[in-house]
Amino acid sequence: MSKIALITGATSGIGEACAHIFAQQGYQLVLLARREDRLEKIAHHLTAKYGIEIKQIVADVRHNENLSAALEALPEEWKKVDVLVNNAGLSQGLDPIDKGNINDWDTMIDTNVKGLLYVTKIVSNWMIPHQSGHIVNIGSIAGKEVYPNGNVYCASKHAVDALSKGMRIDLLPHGIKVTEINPGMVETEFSVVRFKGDEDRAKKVYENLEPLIADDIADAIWYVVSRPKHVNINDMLIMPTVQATATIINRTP
Ligand code: NDP
Ligand code: 8X3
Repeated sequence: MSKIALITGATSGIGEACAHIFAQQGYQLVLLARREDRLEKIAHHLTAKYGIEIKQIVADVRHNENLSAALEALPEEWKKVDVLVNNAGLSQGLDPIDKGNINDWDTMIDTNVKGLLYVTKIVSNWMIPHQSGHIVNIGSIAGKEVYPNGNVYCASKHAVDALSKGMRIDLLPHGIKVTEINPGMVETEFSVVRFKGDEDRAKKVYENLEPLIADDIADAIWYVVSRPKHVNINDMLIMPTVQATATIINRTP
């Protein structure tokens, strides 16, 4: 059986780009997200193009009971996951702390922190008997810096930063690699989601600059995953050339 990669948030952006690159490399895929129609379309396309096998899991990483039932229902041979890409995540709103929307805070913390933990608990327990595996957590520049109005999103990605370090320590005796990939601005559906469907506001984020694209990050993920067994890349911070920090950006006039 080929190697298996489980990718969360595979219906868009970075997760979808990862699905493509792993499929191209001959991996079998477990693709997880909430939007069934998109999962179906992506899985159908990749199966036809690369002749690989794909399992689709329609699940919300925030709901541990449903999530674990859906993951545990995978056939036993599919639980020998070689690579887990903990990518599902989002931002909601961009407001000062005193004006923040509590539902948005809950959504970000439940998805970016608790969801990542729930998936990791299950999949790391599948990896341990094999004493191998690679967990790639998608953090952010927002997990390294805090920017105005980024408050809770930044906190959730700082948590991913701490959890990546913690996982690396705890999973060391089991031969499981842990890598954190931290992108700067990547043009995906991220800003449309952050601004709740306001496409014009989302477009302005990337106005007069060349952002990263999802494939740039998938490429880096493939690079870290394809290193020799004795090499682990702990942490990678990847920015568009025009971005020095979260807020210092060289836009063309
Ligand atoms: P997209 O909005 O394009 O993709 C997000 C993916 O996450 C979608 O597939 C979505 O699928 C999935 N997702 C969201 N919430 C849940 C949930 N509760 N359960 C399961 N899946 C979920 O954004 P990106 O590709 O940009 O984001 C991917 C990751 O990269 C996120 O963790 C984000 O924080 C991080 N990141 C993004 C940056 C950027 O500039 N774009 C920069 C730094 C980090 P569905 O809606 O179908 O469930
Ligand atoms: C997404 C990029 O700059 O909005 O993590 O934090 S940013």
